[in-house]
Amino acid sequence: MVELFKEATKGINKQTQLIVFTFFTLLIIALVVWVLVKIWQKIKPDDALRETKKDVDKRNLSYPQSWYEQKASALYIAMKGIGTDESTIYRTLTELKNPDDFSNLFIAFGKKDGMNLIEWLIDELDGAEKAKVNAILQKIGQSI
Ligand SMILES: [Ca+2]
Repeated sequence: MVELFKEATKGINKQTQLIVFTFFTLLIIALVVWVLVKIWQKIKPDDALRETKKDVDKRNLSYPQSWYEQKASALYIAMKGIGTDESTIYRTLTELKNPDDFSNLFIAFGKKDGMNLIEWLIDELDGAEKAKVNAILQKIGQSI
């Protein structure tokens, strides 16, 4: 690669060669660090998720397991990409009837693109929207 670089920069003076070489080296280092951070975000253990798994009482669940899986996917679709479908978020959260419903939805959501459900909601919603979500969740003693 160094040989290739020398060939490509033949005819340019040594100082410029050094600057260009340093620039590309830093660029490659930055890229490697960025990739490592992304990988770490995907694999790092999520304490909140682990604690919730221990705490949820399945006997209190208001819906079959498939409901939570389906709602978790719907929430992800509502939030990912540009913009946010707030009405789907409000509607889904309104259907939760107790803290175990919320916990089970949180677990079903798991981690998507390195974030759990609460992190996603905090990331996607503005102040007023967060307040609305908290007003809904307050009825079942939860908050984001
Ligand atoms: Ca979004």
